[in-house]
Amino acid sequence: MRLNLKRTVVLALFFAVANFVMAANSADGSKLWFTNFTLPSNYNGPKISSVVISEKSPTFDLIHNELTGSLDNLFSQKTKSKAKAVAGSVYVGTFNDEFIAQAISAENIKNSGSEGFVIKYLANEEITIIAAQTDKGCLYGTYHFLRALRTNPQAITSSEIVENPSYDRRILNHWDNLDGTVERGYAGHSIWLWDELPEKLNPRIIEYARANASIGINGTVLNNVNASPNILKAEYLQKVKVVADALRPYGIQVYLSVNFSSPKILGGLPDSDPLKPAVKSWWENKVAEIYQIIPDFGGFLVKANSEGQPGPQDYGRTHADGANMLADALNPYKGIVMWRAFVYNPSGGDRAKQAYKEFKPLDGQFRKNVMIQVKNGPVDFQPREPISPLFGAMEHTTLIPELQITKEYLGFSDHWAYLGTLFQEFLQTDTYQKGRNTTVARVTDGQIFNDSITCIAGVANIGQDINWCGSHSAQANWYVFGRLAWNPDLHAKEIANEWLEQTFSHNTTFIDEMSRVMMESREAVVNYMTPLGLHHLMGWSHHYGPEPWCEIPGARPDWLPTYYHKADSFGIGFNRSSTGSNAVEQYAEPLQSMFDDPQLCPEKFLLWFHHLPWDYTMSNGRELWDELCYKYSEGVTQAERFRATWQNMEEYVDERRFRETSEKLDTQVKEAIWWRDACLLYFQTFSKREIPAELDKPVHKLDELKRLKFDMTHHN
Ligand code: GCW
Repeated sequence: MRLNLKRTVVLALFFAVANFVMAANSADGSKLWFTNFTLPSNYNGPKISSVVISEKSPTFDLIHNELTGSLDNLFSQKTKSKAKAVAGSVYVGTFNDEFIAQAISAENIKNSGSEGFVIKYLANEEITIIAAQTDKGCLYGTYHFLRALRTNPQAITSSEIVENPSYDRRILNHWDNLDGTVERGYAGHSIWLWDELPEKLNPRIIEYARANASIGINGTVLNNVNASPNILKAEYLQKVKVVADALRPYGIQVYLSVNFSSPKILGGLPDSDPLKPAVKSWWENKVAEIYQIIPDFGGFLVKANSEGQPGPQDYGRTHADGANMLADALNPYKGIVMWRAFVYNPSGGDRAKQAYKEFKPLDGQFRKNVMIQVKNGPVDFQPREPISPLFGAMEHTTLIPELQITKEYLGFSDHWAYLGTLFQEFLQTDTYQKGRNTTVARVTDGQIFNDSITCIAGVANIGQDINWCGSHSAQANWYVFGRLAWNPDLHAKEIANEWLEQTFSHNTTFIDEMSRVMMESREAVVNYMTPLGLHHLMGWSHHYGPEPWCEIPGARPDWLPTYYHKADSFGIGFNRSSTGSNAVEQYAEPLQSMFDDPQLCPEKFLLWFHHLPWDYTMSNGRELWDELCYKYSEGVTQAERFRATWQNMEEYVDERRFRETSEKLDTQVKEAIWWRDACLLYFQTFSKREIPAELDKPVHKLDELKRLKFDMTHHN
């Protein structure tokens, strides 16, 4: 007996240790950028051993837990909670606190807005202060401080940090349906678990809130813009309330997408005409009901008269009539309307021109609490598009840039495409609408126009997958969206570095090599999918993989690749110049003249704006066909290089994430070749030219690729 018992204890101990070692060596991605909780090896920041939080609120409680938990890990000791600051303390509070009011300069107090913060290190006392106007500001300051300890500790001791977010509202849009599926979601089903609410809250929602707060996101639209009216039923609002209550201490406001026909469908009214008193009062009552249970509710997101969704035009009314009616209902509670400009239909001419044509004439007609939400490009979240010409063009209306974090057209969660470069390219593009240096960021974040509220939105890539985003690399896109929403002037590379460090390792070889991969990754996708301004060559409806040949009898032409590439025996590309659809006229000078002239048009947009002959001479002297071949091949080479680089990173990454990422990169290489072969072999049927001999030959046959039917079930 005794012996057996001993053996059992020894075995149990052995397994416990083995489990511990395995857990340490094998992260599953569930901890996101909270995975690597160690200090950099050359750490030269403050040594923290205690925390002082003199005020009370649910958010201050969170701050306390976050700090003590994180500092325990970072400094491998138990962090003390103290009532008074001593050497080694981090001291958190609002400017009302006496100790803080004395330590922080009046100027910096003045300079921090309601979500801003100041971090100051008192060198003599060895005390770090995190201070703000509000507990929410303190929360952002706390996450900034923890990030700095892990990635740039010197920043804390070297000077006083003052930060304010550039956009007031930094919002995730979930395209989550009430049945648990996620439109364009590649990370499993929705995390809200509607069926279990309101009785039970998915514990991951708390982790979700923490992750968002840590990167400054302060709002979330819970449901798909293709909205079910049911979300506004009393039964669902009770569920929404429970989520809102859970997110509130993390500073996150809840918003809902609404179906414009709700008064008719839910309320039983004869129609949903926005100018009818009965419709208005239906919305007023619904809004009152919402605020009764969620007093800080954010507002509505609306997709109206777009892709078959109902809207005010169904009743001969304008977008302004519809949006203003909702805005008036929300206004007494300070709620906002985010009205999407994603409108186009097959009879409206060049799709890229339609949003501008519909919305620009309405400038000046919207209520102050209406914001028009505009996708970054004029078509639809392509690997690369020029900016939407609406940015900067509506000076009396606040525009919300809408970015897509989930990669509908960029290889889902299978391909590594870091979107920091895409977001940055977009935000830093000069619209020239109000003279030089009126970049998209500056015309939307309140610097150029007098917007009373500013806002930026990102379509989330989050689902129930253990790693949240469908792949480890895709987490970086959630991260970079938040960081750029806070400050669009941060550099994509800086953000890639800090993400890599917090998610994987401080090792400098690892950081240098992998941030280079990340910075190149989106361009690689552009190269092997849609180089030189090509766009929308993806497969019908699922948007995965190449189908430039796709023809579906009776299908909407503006959903077919041939509408966009227009390849023929003469050449390729969409003529949007002044001799074509004249989409260029919607841009301000000098963009307009630049885009209009193939000689001046940046080559990355060449075939977006021009239909050019196969032998058109490119700036490097090559003919267009040859250049296309080079670009597709370069994309494949880049994907192969990413895989090879990752293979060398094994020693810096735990076993599971190394293996899972390797598998994804294998898929990416295979599919980059698929893309190259499909596009070149298909376009070759028009160009009738050879692929330059020095490039790799296609490994597939066109017929074989055309027969390939893509199975979406593996990707949801
Ligand atoms: O990108 C397209 C998608 C649709 C989406 C739509 C939109 C939510 O293919 O799935 O619908 O845009 O943004 O409304």
